[in-house]
Amino acid sequence: MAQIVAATTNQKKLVELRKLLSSQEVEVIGLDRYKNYPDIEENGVSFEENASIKALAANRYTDLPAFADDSGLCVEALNGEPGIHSSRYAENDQERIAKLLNALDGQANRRAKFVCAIAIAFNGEVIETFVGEIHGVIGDAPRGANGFGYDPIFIPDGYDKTFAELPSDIKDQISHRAVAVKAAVQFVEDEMAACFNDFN
Ligand code: ITT
Repeated sequence: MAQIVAATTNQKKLVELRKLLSSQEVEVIGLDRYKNYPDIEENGVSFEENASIKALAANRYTDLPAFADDSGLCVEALNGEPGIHSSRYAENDQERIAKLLNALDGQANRRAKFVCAIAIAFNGEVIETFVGEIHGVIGDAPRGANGFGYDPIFIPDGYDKTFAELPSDIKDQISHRAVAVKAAVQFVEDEMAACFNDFN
């Protein structure tokens, strides 16, 4: 079976990525396979740039085709923040959520979107990037235990539950990550299937 490296250190993200790719004829290898994998500085100014940095580093390190996900929550009333800084916004999920709710205290506009960029790197080059978004609102307090990150405070449009309350199958159908992965899979099927098969 063809192999591809998922360049993420976030185990919950990896679980979602593996599920989204489960119908594909591909083995998704995690970075945990590479014990001395270096820390990669995400110094890009966009989700696409950071996904590209991570995918390229993994492709160069492993010599296997690689892809990376850079994602985050963009809040309208905070001029798009935390955005690409979502993971660095505070020390852990609980503190990130508390800080965000605090920043929105008294704010009537609670519109937000999750964004996910997926970059694919192959033979030392970034081949393509894909972006998925899902729009919704920030709830008043955290609810639910599924998912990860900001899921307990994000209510997608068309639902009255947070991503952390909804079953994971629903999130996997509609999320920013699902949209970006779907576009990436379509591209690989259309344009790259031969390269992947030759390579592996
Ligand atoms: P890698 O860079 O190693 O993949 P990371 O967690 O640091 O791991 P990012 O730099 O892409 O990943 O930061 C994404 C952050 O955005 C993540 O840590 C969450 O806080 C948030 N996030 C992204 N997707 C999310 C989702 O589906 N649900 C909830 N929060 C999400």
